[in-house]
Amino acid sequence: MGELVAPRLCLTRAVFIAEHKVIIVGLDNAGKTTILYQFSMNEVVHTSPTIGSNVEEIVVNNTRFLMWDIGGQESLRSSWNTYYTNTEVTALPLGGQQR
Ligand SMILES: Nc1nc2c(ncn2[C@@H]2O[C@H](COP(=O)(O)OP(=O)(O)OP(=O)(O)O)[C@@H](O)[C@H]2O)c(=O)[nH]1
Ligand SMILES: [Mg+2]
Repeated sequence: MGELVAPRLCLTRAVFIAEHKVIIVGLDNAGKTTILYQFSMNEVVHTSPTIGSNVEEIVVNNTRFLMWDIGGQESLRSSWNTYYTNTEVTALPLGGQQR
């Protein structure tokens, strides 16, 4: 997990933009989807348990972050490893009630 790879570069409107893949992974109810939409919409949204994943693109200056929020329910955890390919940043939020 956490394999470090060189950022990909893409040519968009003659400007080089670095792309980074980020995954937010962890147990259900940890707040992953809340974090994703706090970043992308700058607001706290009402969420329901994620089935599969959500993905949002966030651009900061010339850097594009592709942020994947992966459902944390027990039945989904065996598929987490399918998201790890080319991941450069892994966020692992811990909910306050999790031990
Ligand atoms: N008190 C508190 N509640 C939070 C916080 N972040 C999220 N919540 C609440 O926790 C619940 C679950 O949040 P989600 O963001 O849906 O959790 P998740 O990790 O995406 O859960 P799964 O999709 O099931 O994996 C929601 O009711 C949120 O409003 C926080 O920082 N503090
Ligand atoms: Mg979720």
